[in-house]
Amino acid sequence: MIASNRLPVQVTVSDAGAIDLTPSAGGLVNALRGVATPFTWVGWPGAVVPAAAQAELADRLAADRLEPVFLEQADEAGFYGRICNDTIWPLFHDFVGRMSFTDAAWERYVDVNRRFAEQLAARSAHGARVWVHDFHLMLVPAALRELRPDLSIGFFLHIPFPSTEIFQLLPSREEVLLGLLGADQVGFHTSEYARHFRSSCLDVLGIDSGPDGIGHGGRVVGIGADPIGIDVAHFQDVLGRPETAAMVDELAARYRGQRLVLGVERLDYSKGVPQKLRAFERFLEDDPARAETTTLLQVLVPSRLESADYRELRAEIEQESARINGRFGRPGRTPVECLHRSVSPAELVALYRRADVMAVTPLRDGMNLVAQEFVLCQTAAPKLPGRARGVLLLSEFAGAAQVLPGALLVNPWDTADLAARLVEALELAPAERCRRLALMSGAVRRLAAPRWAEGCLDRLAQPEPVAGTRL
Ligand code: ADQ
Repeated sequence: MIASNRLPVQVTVSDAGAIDLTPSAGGLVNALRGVATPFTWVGWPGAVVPAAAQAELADRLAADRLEPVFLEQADEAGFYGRICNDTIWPLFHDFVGRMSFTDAAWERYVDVNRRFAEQLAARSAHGARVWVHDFHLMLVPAALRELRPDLSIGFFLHIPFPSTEIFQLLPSREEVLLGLLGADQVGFHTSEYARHFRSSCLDVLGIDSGPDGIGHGGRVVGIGADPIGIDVAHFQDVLGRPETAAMVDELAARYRGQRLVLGVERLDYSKGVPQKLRAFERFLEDDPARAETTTLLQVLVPSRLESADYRELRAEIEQESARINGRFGRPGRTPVECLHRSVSPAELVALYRRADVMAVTPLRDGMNLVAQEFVLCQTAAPKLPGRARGVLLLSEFAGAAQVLPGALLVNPWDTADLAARLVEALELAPAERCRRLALMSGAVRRLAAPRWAEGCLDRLAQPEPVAGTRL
């Protein structure tokens, strides 16, 4: 059984009650593709479904082994809108000042987690393996264990686990740790996050950890560092498509004679886009002639636009880009281009291929799959033009920095250094680019996603806790 906040489908229900299902992609969907063991996926279908339509929807989803958890608008507002987005996401990404917390919203979080646990308990076969994902469902392991002690329960956190000083600010810190300790195995992207979790268990609960894990309730909870990978086969497939080749040609013509610096992220303050723009401005200030030869293309997938904070962030990015273009551009030449939309797989892959520098500069990021996707698209498909030309500029605060040894590491808060690293990246000799990409390509292939999932699931099948991959 897999449990995550969202099912890998987007359900819409029309006013007349007609149900529409569209498959949705995402890191976890890609990571689970290719897992040999068949599984049932439990999660929210992405819309409030009227009671009259719930049975029909459940039947339709059951055909794909998907199991909906039906939530009301008020559940979503408190659980997802408040606790997930306004409490855990900012705190776990070290944005202490952005965190807010109310008891009423926390009660919704507790209630939704309990309902997920009840549904998993009702649907899981005796002794089944249940793998629970991410910060939305941190109370599920303990709630589920109470209902079904026979199950083998795993948990994976896709975002960072903050240092204990920051984690302790969470009013419900004990409940979160006890919730997670209900699992048999708790997985993180890096050993740093695993270490933070162990320290928090000691500081908040007084529970020390041994070499095998954390002793709790007569069991030992295994703690693992299991960095997630990407779906290599999917990207190789897209690289081989004719529409990708056409897009590669189109980009070659559009950016002829230009150095292309690329950014690709979901709109979020953790991704550090305003800081990246400031560094690019410094880069142009240091030598305004660069505005003629270098373009920063920032692709941003719209996200959480129902929140005023995210609308403000988008406005800030637009204003900054316009200001830089006003300062350094001229008619027919805009050094900063921003695309506020999702791009097709072929377009994304062709952009990765064309980029001279991939600027992945989050202020904090659990892993960051974009960095791995860039490396793969630069190094695979030998027959496609533009191979091995790019450099990865990577924030030291992304989990990816722990697994991609050939990246140029930067502190995204240090504007001058980020600008200097950009110059260094653009001037790196071709042989050095190749050497760095080859190093990273090996790492990306070793981390490839089915292995990540299979590894975590195998450990869940062991009778005794097993430490995860050591980094
Ligand atoms: P995210 O915060 O969503 O994931 P990331 O790992 O970068 O961050 O994944 C984003 C995905 O969206 C990538 O696969 C990328 O290709 C895609 N994408 C981004 N911009 C796009 C665009 N404009 N058009 C189309 N696709 C686009 C969370 C955590 C991460 C962690 C993952 C997986 O925050 O730290 O790496 O889960 O565990």
